[in-house]
Amino acid sequence: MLMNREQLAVYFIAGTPNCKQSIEETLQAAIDGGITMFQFREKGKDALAGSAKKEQAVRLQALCREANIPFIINDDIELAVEIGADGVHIGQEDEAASSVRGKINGGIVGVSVHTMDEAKKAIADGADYVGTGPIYQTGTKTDTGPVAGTALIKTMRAQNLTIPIVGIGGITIDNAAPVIAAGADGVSIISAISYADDVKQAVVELQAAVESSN
Ligand code: TZP
Repeated sequence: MLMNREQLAVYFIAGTPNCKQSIEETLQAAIDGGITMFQFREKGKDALAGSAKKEQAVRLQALCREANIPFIINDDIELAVEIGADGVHIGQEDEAASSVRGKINGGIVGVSVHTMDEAKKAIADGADYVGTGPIYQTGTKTDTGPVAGTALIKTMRAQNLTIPIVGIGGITIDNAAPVIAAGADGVSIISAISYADDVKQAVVELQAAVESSN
């Protein structure tokens, strides 16, 4: 595995439909602010596909490489293999982490989980980290389950699951601290970074919020 849990601290996720400026400008500003990991999640209305998606991925991968930040691709295992991404993030509807691990040649495998059973299965399947949410109300993803708060994070830690955990969904500078206090290693965020008036400054403040709750 190529990651350590500190790399989850401020985990920025975005696709082209999530950005006010170009996704390259947005990602570069987020990198300048100090994000620790990036996931390319090209989904929804106006999302790129095919070669346009691949070319976009390659450009973003170059920015991450330059900054030494893991470049993760959401769901699209084929693309991740093709361009040599640092890892993939998969949901419950995708193939098992164990099968993905075999394909991506030592890369990072992240899995979204919503229950203890899903978390235990992800661990048994060899996931490097789990993401859980939505912690808070989010307008970014419409097909989520109910708002979950931090209960599952607390239960995972109470039951001695040591896997790196990242929270997702509606996380902002103002509400990031309880996610870390519950036992998460980091926060994964789309809109509070991608739509911030000052992307770099938002990341600096998120970093500070995460650090102060550690
Ligand atoms: N999975 C659960 S909530 C969510 C995803 C991808 C959206 C997170 O976006 P935001 O804007 O940080 O709430």
